Amino acid sequence: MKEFYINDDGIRLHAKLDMPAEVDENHPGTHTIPLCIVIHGFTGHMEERHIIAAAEAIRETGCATLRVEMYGHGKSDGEFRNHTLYKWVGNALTVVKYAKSLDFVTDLYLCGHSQGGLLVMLIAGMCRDDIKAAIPMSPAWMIPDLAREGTILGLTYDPEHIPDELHQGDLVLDGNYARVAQTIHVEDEIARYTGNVLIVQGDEDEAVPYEYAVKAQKLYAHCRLVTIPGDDHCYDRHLDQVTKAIREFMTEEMVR
Ligand code: FER
Repeated sequence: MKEFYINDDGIRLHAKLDMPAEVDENHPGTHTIPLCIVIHGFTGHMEERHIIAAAEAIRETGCATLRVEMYGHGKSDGEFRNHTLYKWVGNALTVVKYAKSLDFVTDLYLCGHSQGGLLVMLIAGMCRDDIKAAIPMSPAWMIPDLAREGTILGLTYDPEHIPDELHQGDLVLDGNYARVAQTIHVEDEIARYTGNVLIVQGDEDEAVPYEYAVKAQKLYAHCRLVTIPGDDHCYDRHLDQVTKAIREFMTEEMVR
């Protein structure tokens, strides 16, 4: 494992690069292998159980993983309250460029959970020439719709007059989070991406309506939806079914 920071124009993004077991990290030699970028969700980080499990499943298929923490999360720079989807998009574009610059990398894949899954959907559309396949896990792509209606994290506000700060329990977000989210149209980026997509989601997800997974599957040109019956947003009940779906999808991808 290599731990380091990727510099996004002065913002340091905390990253961990892990090689699959068969590649000796100290003597990588002439191995050229695919790499999958893995991104956590809103308030999340790279050491969460489901993020580690997803990355491990991907490595088991012979693909390296690059876990990166986005602005205001984990050990990356920036304050949580100041993060926006534009900042995350800028971060992720920098990470894709960094990944492309690595000598050992052949194909590039993207995986992300929840708000990180929404990010994967946006970046796959934006970087369609660079991303061979994408794995949005329980992607929170209702966030822009909800922001336009005046809801963030269950908190309601006047969508025509966004407050300077959004408070929900202990969480404080700058109003700019909502201003940015209102402008994002995920359908456009879904339409732009024609590579293979795997969506995994529990049908008892308490944070992201399961219907959004069904809708995304229909909108994508090539998308497999693996439903995890009875599971929640972070797969507390059936994480093994999630990793199985990821392993199967990536195994097929690796020989394509
Ligand atoms: C919301 C529901 C879910 C929201 C964010 C999420 C910011 C994201 C959850 C996650 O990334 O785990 O209303 O608003």
